[in-house]
Amino acid sequence: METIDLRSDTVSWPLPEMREAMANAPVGDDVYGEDPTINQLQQEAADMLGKEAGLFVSSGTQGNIVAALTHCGRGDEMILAREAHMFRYEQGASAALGGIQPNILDVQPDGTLRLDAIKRAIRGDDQHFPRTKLICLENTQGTIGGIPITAEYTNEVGAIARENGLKLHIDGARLFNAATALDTPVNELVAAADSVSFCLSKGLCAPVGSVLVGSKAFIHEAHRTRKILGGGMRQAGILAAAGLIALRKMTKRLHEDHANACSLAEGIAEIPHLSVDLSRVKTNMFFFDVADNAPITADELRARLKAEYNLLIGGFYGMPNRVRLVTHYWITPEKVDAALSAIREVMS
Ligand code: TLP
Repeated sequence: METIDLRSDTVSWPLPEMREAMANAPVGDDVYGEDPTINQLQQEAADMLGKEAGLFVSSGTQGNIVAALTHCGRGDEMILAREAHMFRYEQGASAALGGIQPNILDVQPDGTLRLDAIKRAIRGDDQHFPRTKLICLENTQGTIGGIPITAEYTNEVGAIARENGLKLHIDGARLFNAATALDTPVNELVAAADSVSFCLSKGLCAPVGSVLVGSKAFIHEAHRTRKILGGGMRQAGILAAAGLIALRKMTKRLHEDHANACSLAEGIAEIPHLSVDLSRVKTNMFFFDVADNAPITADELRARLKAEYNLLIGGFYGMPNRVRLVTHYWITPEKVDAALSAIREVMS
């Protein structure tokens, strides 16, 4: 039985044409800046996002850590969401490796941080306080269900950052999903940001990698930060070759994943004991909850779907009744139907 993996878009395999491009990629030593495929990817990514320069990094996590450590020094503070991947799922790297103190704010249901809360969180010049250096946003906001953040809101945060001499970083792991859902050109979505990291390896199907973009001066420093983290790579053009296909081709088809997520969510909403807020299904990710009085728990549902149907579904830390489903290139409408009938049967 073929596996249907809805746990994350990180599980998406590279396309056959990616494997072929990888095999044939021109390469060089990237620590010398001599890998033509890496250089091409970095420039194309920067151009697409409307920034001067780009840096290929090993993962979304590394992109965020490099950005935070480049923008901030030890003892500085960054403002971000309690629900941000950078706060919740990166081992506290900015604090552990960079001595950066997170100042966390609650995210609102639309994925934004309240503007007045951001303003209040910015420290004054006082010897008791750390210095605020950075604001971080996440687009799409993952832990609240892949919610896209608009350009208008991002511009407002950018204005607050500029007025206060701060930098704005966007964790855009799924930035192209946001751009697709909002029908906004991706460069407009991040125009206010000083740095943006986006992932090639999630819905864009590349096997490895993210790109961090920003000004030439920022990327120059980010190079140093990546190196001290052990992230200098050699003939990494093999990876960038897949990244170029991700960027040129896979960014254009994400509406298909969003449509599949909608069909999946609509089907789930009709299954007794399962609840999903359809108004929050905006991109390729959503949650549903298993009712307390359901015949089985979410854990049992997960285990049975895996054992009996080879269907893998996600969870949500701290919420045992919650299931996360994520669509991607390999989740076709036929697989959505197969997943729905499996869930229906197990729940009946
Ligand atoms: N998210 C993963 C898990 O780590 C939770 C997932 O399956 O969703 N920013 C955001 C918003 C992310 O969702 C992720 C990965 C990252 C950064 C980190 O990317 P990687 O896994 O490439 O380090």
